[in-house]
Amino acid sequence: MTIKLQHLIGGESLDNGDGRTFEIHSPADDSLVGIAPRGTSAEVDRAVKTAREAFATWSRMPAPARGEILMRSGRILETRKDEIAAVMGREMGKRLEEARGDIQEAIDTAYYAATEGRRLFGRTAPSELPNKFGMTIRRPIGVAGIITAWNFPIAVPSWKIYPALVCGNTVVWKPAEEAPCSGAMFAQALYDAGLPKGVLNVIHGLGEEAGASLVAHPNVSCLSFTGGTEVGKLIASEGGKTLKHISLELGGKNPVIVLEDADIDLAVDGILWGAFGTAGQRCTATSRLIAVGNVHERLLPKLIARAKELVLGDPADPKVNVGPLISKEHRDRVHSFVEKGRSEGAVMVTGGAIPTEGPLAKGWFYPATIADNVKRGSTLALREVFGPVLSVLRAKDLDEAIEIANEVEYGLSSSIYTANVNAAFRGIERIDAGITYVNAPTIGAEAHFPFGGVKGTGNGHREGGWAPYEFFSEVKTVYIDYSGGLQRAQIDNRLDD
Ligand code: UN1
Repeated sequence: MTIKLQHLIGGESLDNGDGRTFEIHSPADDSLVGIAPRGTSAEVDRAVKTAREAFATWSRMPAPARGEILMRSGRILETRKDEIAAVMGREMGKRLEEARGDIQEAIDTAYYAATEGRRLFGRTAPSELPNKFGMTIRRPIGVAGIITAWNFPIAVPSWKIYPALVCGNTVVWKPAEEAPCSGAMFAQALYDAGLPKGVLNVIHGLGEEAGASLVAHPNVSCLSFTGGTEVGKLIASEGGKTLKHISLELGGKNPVIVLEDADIDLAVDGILWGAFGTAGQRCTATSRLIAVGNVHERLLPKLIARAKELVLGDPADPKVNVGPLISKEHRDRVHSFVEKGRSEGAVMVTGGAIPTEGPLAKGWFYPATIADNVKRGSTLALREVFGPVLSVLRAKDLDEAIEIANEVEYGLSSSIYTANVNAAFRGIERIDAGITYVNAPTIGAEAHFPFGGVKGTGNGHREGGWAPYEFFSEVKTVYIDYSGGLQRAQIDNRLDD
């Protein structure tokens, strides 16, 4: 059955004004999953107008009441988890277990955001003058433009949409064109939970059309984007022209450092899950193994043997470990990185070839690939691949391993496997990344902790946990002078004058 999507504007389902559409195909067998309207600046404009109108009432609803609607949407998602996971798996190739995890991350975020409605803390501080009171309150900003990637069709949008809403903003969301079907089910859960019409509007379409219109729109006050670094830079410069607040969550080239004293079997489990879970299509995916000293002699044979056992195939089959890549174009791009790596001296000790036979030839599959002998400074050492390709580098000691870890343009996730607490803390302190795991893989961030990265991974904001409420609201400072007279700050009531 083909899913027929529509834009969601003001709580109404609408087609495109010009009747244009685009198709969503399963990456596992290229079958047609859905058809969506291909939004243009006209639809974006209408959605922004609607969102602005809805802002007047939504922003004045008490935050705890807004939170209750989010809470209810989390409960609805719980009851629809399997149904949504099946659609997500079909449209973007995530294994069912992982698709359920994606939705669970949104449920966790719903419950956190819902209770944030009862916090949204301001601060008080003593005034420097007598009979005067100082405090801050948080206010919503306006219409939030949200643009998200296909690899987490619900979890990542939830990190943005729930905090934006509980802070009192209204939203125009453009889900990724590769995987908008499960996202539409997420939006529906919010409306079924009682969200007033127009508070969340969904425009389907392509990044360069609907996405670009949202970024440029003068009545969009803030933008939150997850996706590639190049697009992120474009959004920062275009959105900056209208002084939007912009939060960017971009690429990664996440390292795992394994020291000689590490529990090797634990490291193997963590590296496999981090590198090949979600077929490596996470911004947190492990893409570099930095083996310290002689640890590779014990680590690599085990890692290679286990990687060879991973089953590639239909993401709906529970025996499968690695599903397809999102598109033919992306699969070919991943393979071209591998070819480039070979030309630079890397040796593919597992994988490294596009499957050409049987059911795998029908979709965009790529096997778990370990590239050994990757040289510092080479393409596979530095560039984000966003696929199941792990580059192995060697370091003589921890200092050199940290130097290698830090010599990429990104800094999202990282991990260090060691039994030595001193080494672990040196890693925590010195690895340039927004997240460091100790004895755990680079993927698997929890919804209630800040998530984000340094350097080319973003522009300093964090999602998850308590962090996004800062981004989606603005501080107002309030002074209340109850002295009954004029009191001049910095001038009156000084001891030395
Ligand atoms: C992403 O790839 O954009 O930590 C987000 C993780 C997930 C989120 C990944 N919880 O891997």
